[in-house]
Amino acid sequence: MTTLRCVSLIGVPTDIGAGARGASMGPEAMRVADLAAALRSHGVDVVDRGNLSGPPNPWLPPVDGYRHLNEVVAWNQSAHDAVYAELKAGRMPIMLGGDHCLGIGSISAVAKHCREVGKKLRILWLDAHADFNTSTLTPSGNIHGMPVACLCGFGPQELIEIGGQVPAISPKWVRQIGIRSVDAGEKRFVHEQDLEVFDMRYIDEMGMRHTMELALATLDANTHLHISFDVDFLDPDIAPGVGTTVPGGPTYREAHLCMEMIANTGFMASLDVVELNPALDVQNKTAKVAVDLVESLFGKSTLMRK
Ligand code: 6HN
Ligand code: MN
Ligand code: MN
Ligand code: MN
Repeated sequence: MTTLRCVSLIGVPTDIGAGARGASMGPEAMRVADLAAALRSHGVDVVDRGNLSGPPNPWLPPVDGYRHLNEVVAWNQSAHDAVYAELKAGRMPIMLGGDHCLGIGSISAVAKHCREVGKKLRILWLDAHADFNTSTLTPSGNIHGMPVACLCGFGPQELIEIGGQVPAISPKWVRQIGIRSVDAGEKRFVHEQDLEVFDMRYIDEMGMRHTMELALATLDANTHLHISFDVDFLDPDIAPGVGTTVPGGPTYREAHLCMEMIANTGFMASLDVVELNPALDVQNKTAKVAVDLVESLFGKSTLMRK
């Protein structure tokens, strides 16, 4: 097991890239659900770095296909710097979002770190959405629908160059799991760029176990595995507290199996937990399920070792 057992929690309290307000309260909801204590109970050394700060949400309509571009850049620059500093210090960053636009800063920092230390990067994108829109394809202008495209070099210059190299990643490094809502133009672009997508149809037919075996197939001892966990990946029955619920997601057990199989690889080295929206939640239920699943990522629920 090479999973880093020294974790730093980084709260990024913003909803700057989202279409609903409230994900800015996500980091505190996960703290209230006792994420740090839960991880400590599994022997993880946890430091909570507190919250990053950034510009307020001006709640304006899109300009040239982007909402709040300058503010999104500012938040992502901070997220990038914080995540990069933890990796340099040999710690595993867990970014507590905040909306999913923050994956741009987080993953561009991870990619930079991997270039410097000669590691192979693999990214599991657990989400109901492909997040592969561009300014011309987007139906909303919300940048939380664009992080994968930005990381692959398709987006505004000031966002795609945050990690110092454009593109930050190759589409070949990404495996998307749980996808069930993709916009029409976005779908064409996903095919054009040949993203590897395990959508819900695939999971229904083949099962979560087979899906994860394939998604994790090309990892090796030199792999840095980054997990970008959008809470709307989960079925809204178990996770109502997100701005963009889509019915028909993984059940409680399917989601745990997914996390357990990731844990068993021992390669997870950075994590985003994003899109939790306490304003839409019921008694912090979604935060609790997110904490529960993060515990599984650290080996909580299995007695078996692979
Ligand atoms: N997320 N595809 C839609 C859009 O507006 O681009 C929804 C994006 C949701 C993004 O949940 O991270
Ligand atoms: Mn490393
Ligand atoms: Mn997302
Ligand atoms: Mn999503």
